[in-house]
Amino acid sequence: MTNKDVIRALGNVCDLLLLQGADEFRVRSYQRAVNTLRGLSEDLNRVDPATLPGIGKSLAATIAEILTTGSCALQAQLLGEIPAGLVEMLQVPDLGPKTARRLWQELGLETIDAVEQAAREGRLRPLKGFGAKTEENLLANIALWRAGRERVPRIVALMQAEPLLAAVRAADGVQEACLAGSLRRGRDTTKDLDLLVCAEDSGPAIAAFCAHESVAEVQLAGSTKATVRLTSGLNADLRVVPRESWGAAQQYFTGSQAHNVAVRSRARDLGLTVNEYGVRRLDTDEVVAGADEAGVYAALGLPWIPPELREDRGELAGPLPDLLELGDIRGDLHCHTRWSDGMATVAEMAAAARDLGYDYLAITDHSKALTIAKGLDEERLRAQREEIRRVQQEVPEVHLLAGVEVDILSDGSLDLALDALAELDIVVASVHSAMSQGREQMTERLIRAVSSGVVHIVGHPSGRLLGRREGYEYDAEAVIAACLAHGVALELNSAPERLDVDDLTARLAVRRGVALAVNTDAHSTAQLGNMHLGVTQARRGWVGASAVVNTQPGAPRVR
Ligand code: DGT
Ligand code: CA
Ligand code: CA
Ligand code: ZN
Repeated sequence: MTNKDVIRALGNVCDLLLLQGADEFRVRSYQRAVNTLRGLSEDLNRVDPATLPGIGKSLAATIAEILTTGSCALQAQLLGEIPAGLVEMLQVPDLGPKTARRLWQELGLETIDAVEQAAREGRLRPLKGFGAKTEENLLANIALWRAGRERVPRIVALMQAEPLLAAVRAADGVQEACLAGSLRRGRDTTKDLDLLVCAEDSGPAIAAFCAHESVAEVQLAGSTKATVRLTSGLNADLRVVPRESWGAAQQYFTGSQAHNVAVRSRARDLGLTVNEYGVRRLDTDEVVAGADEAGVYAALGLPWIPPELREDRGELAGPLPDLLELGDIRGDLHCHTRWSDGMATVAEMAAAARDLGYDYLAITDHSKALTIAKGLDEERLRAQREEIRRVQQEVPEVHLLAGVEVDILSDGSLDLALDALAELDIVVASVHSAMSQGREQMTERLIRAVSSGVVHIVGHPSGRLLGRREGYEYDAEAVIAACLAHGVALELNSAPERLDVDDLTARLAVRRGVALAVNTDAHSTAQLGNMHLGVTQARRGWVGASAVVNTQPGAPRVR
């Protein structure tokens, strides 16, 4: 435990006492202690707190308790007595414990949601000192708190990170720049953006970062790092390191934290120590690596580990798989056209696939149950196949596969006649309705579809929508076993808001011998370009090209 930990705990006790409406003298004694500790330069572990000005016997005992146990009984007791929603309110910028207490005592508001609702309805104004403007500020701060708390989908983070990265890369004296953190590891969602720059003089990069048009507020701008809040509400961190530490910093700031813990423990076993500056020998302090990332891993007797694998999921033990790459993808087996809810024609989608250099593209519009998407019945499906044949003449470079994305109805039956489905080149089967079914029912439903004998691919298997909807529960092991038995592939849907199946399920499927289809589910020609998102996620699932059906050249054998 450090001075900072003690200050944080005591500061929190102050807030909790204020929330509870505790005696003013008591609150003030804690505030005084916090101030004293803030100004203290010695390590608290080496001084007797009772000798410090303004710290009495009981406070000294509390400090000792925090230092030795890492926790504080008074803090725990207060947390038990005060409504949790009220404690959470303290996280809203500019909403202090005194105001939170008044909202609670005078208006009966115990949660951020309730405060937000009341502010929207102008119900805070009866409070002394509250007006329309105060309500407005409070609402803005609650929105900020929400944005800062939530993880955003990878694509949202990438769209904000890339312009920032370009700006720092263009700054004077910048030798290299890259993304770090969860973005570099390709995680499906991101909490904040991490950027890393290699430069001898950090000034220009930090200035360019802080002055970027997407920055709302500079929270910290030091000599080697900066933190900003973007207008979107996301935070971004920048680190600038000199050449000799570039590789070590890349390794450190890419994480994950769990991976780094494993790396450091391995280093210790080898008599080495690793930090963001380099790898050193513990006995002589000699620096043995640091300038390049592969060298850092090599010093630990490891191959360079692709960032997508750095989650402490067995990557140090190896062996590492030969991971899927975007260039391995030969076609896309799930897209929509104007026949259902897509924005482009069959011809436009085919031409876009040709421009991507694909060997094949499957046209898979929705089936009739999805009325809002103008889903096709058997008759329109046959009519569409005629159009696909015609377009095939015009775009001979891309083999067009006639397919469908058929709804898996609530009982697991399919939305189109089996004989009509059997005539198609590709049948993707997906759940779009009755998603509140329980785990068992959903599992049976999926297995029934998988066992139909006409399905090639289970589309977006979990139904999740990032930031909007958790996937439905289903027994992935059981569905994967059924896929194996029936030669059905699982989709890794690359739509930015889906990324479904997730990395762990992808890994499980491939371990069990079930193939994946990495598809875009494009509803426009541009969306065919989302394939890289699915490929990155597949890599996080340790997936190699041979486990992916649409890496096969020519027309793929899906089953
Ligand atoms: P996120 O932001 O939640 O999507 O995930 P990350 O991994 O980007 O997490 P972040 O931004 O807190 O930190 C970026 C990397 O920097 C992290 O993966 C490892 C390294 N790092 C940052 N702070 C610490 C720390 O306090 N301890 C350790 N061991 N590593 C840290
Ligand atoms: Ca991050
Ligand atoms: Ca960060
Ligand atoms: Zn779908």
